[in-house]
Amino acid sequence: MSSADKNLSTYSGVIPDLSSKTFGIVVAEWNEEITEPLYEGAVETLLKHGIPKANIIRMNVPGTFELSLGAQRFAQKVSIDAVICLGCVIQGETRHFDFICQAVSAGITDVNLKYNKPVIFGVLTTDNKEQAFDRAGGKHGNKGDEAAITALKMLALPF
Ligand code: DLZ
Repeated sequence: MSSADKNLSTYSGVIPDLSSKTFGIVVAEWNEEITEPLYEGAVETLLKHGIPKANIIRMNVPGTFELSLGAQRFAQKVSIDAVICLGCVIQGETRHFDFICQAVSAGITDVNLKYNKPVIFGVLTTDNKEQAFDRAGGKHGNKGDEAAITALKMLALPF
């Protein structure tokens, strides 16, 4: 199933009470017309699952490339249980696309494993802006919601 067809926003599995958990959300400012709806979707989903607003902390970083360091700053805090990284990289004329996507996926994986905490990859990597809007509250749902669901599911793992 392609990611366009799979939509975790409608996930209806049982998630245990995680209201004592604290979430750090790192948001890339680059393509903010996309990353803001991703952030709103993530927050809405966490609130819907009983996470108090006070347990959701935001950090902005300039671009997707900087998400890894933002995630690390959150992950190293004992008080943070899970980190959600939100960004949007749009393929253009520049080779930046490949460098940024490769770096951020490796960086986020490293932080996950180093701190043994869920660090969620909520980064859109699309050919154009239309595809990104489709996934930021458009016809393919909101990947910010999905990133939040993923964080909750990872915190609910039995061990
Ligand atoms: C430089 C750059 C480019 C070309 N494209 C994007 C993009 O599509 N999405 C994104 O989040 N950031 C982009 N950036 C900025 C880099 O992520 C980073 O902020 C700069 O290279 C400075 O390290």
